[in-house]
Amino acid sequence: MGKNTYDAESITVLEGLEAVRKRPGMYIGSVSTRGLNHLVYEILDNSVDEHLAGYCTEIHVTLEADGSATVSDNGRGIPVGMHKKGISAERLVFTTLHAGGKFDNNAYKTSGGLHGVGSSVVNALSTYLTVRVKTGGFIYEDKYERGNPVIELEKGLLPVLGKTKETGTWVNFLPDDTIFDKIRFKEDDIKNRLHETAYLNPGLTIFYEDKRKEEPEKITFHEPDGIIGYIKDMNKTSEAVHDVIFFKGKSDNIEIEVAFQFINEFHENVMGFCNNIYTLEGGTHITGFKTAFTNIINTYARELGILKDKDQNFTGTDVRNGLTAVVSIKHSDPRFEGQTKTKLDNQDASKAVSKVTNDELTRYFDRNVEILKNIIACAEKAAKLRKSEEKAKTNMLTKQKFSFDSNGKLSNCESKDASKCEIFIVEGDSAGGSAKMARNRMYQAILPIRGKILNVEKASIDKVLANAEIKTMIYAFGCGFSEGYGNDFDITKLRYDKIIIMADADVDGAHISTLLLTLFFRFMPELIYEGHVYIAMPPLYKVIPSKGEEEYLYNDEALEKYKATHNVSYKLQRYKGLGEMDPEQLWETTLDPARRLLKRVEIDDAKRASEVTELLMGLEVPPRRTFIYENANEAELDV
Ligand code: TTJ
Repeated sequence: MGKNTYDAESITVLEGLEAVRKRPGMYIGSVSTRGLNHLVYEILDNSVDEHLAGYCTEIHVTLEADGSATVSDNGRGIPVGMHKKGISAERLVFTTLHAGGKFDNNAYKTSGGLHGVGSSVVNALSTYLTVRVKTGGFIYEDKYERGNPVIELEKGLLPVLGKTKETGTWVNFLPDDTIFDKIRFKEDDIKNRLHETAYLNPGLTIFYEDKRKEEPEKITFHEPDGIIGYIKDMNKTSEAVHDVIFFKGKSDNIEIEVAFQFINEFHENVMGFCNNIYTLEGGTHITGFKTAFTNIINTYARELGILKDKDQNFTGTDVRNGLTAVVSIKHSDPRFEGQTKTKLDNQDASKAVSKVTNDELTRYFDRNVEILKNIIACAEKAAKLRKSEEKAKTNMLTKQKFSFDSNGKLSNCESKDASKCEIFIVEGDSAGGSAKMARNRMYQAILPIRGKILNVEKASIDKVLANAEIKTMIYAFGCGFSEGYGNDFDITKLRYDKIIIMADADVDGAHISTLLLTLFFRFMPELIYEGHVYIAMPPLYKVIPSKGEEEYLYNDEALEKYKATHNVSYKLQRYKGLGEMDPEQLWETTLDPARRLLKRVEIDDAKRASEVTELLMGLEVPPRRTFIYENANEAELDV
């Protein structure tokens, strides 16, 4: 029977896994740390499915000292018996792409999410993988190397390690270092994921252990309050308007659970899950919830006389002002769409969530009118702010007939061909002066800005728009701006293909760049999404050798390399700031498209974009700065 490994079926199986090793990104998204951590989640999801099926209460996740990971559970155990064509069912699970669904009839599988492709993919991408299954009184073991079984089965049966009365599955694997960039699991991501899983599965306990540390770290994730606890924890440092409200229901065979709470802050955070998969891009369940919620609040506000006949309805954004919510649904056949396949697409989910939300919230608010009034007060605050912002905007755009350059600081370029034009935003008047002299005045515009520009997060919109340098920038770019309500930004009107931030390579320069990026991100995010924003990288050094060519060096590595490859004496000039360069030097090093180094600012996917919003809106300066710079691409030569 050992020969079975070589029959036709098995060969196609092995070819399947070879495809995974050839194109790992297609199966796990990437071979970066994100893809690496994904291996753990792929295995973990099987145990969570067993929990959802009603048979598993405990899961252990261990990051082992040797760099491997172990996931184990107390479920029924993967079936080890003979499956069709003489292959053990367990072997099919680990060697067949998209196997898994064949053996279980769970209504709600967690797989089918981002890259839900299963344990065979993990197996294919692991140097080794060991499985132990406790079932029917015995412990069985199976082993693989790079996806290939290394044990010959006798009579199709797995070797028995011993006897046990328990049941469960244990999987240990070491990611393949010839596939992944790095094979060190990132513990913070894993802990977050485990915590999230615990919130979504209140009956489950997850034991986490990191044995790679000298003093092993152990955490138990158990959240008996489920998504109620999730909301409580997210809001624990905020001022709550009321206790967490929870409701659940079933409609059209879709199970729905919602927990929410308002806090005294001006932002919303509505998170959706379908079958435990976080739906970053939202989708029908979220739309259903939002639609119902907006209707309910407006209906009550009129009934209570808070909105009069002449008043307009609250907008959706108004009624969600200060809202933290988790909408978690279970669907028997989820479909995901969107850029990152994290947007729920099932139309029936929208109706079902609307219906349950309507029924349950009406019941709740009828009995808790005081809480309802406090929630409506949050919407009123938002509506008031919205109206004053709308007014500020029209005032700015119409009343003050604005000249192109309000304070005469902009030195515009002559060409009107936006695809060729660039604008340099230069820190400081002296660098600004040099830049004006040095530039190619046909295509390069210079806008000097002085000191620190306003921190737009902390300022109200009127104040932001009153700031002379910000106004000049908005008008120079030509696209208008958007904020919160409506979108008046029109990227097709952009006057410059490149917006280049030119600041010193010191802490103050980094601060100015951060403030500018924050401004763009909040009011003109498309500039960043469409790749129009750059950071100029002035050189750090100039070497003047006793013989040979002078050279500018842009970082310390370049200097090291220079020292290693040039065997002559030289003078080293260190630039302290842009202001120290004369116009000619500034042109050679920072302005000349043929020689300069630019770093394009990018936000690489939707997830980061949402994180950046949170970071930008919530935190103090230091983490914000790190974030933006981490996400700026490596410097690339722009020629
Ligand atoms: C399937 O239906 C019959 C009884 O067992 C069910 C099952 O497969 N349960 C199961 C699988 N529990 N745990 C797993 C599992 C756990 C890990 C860590 C890894 C994998 C691939 C599966």
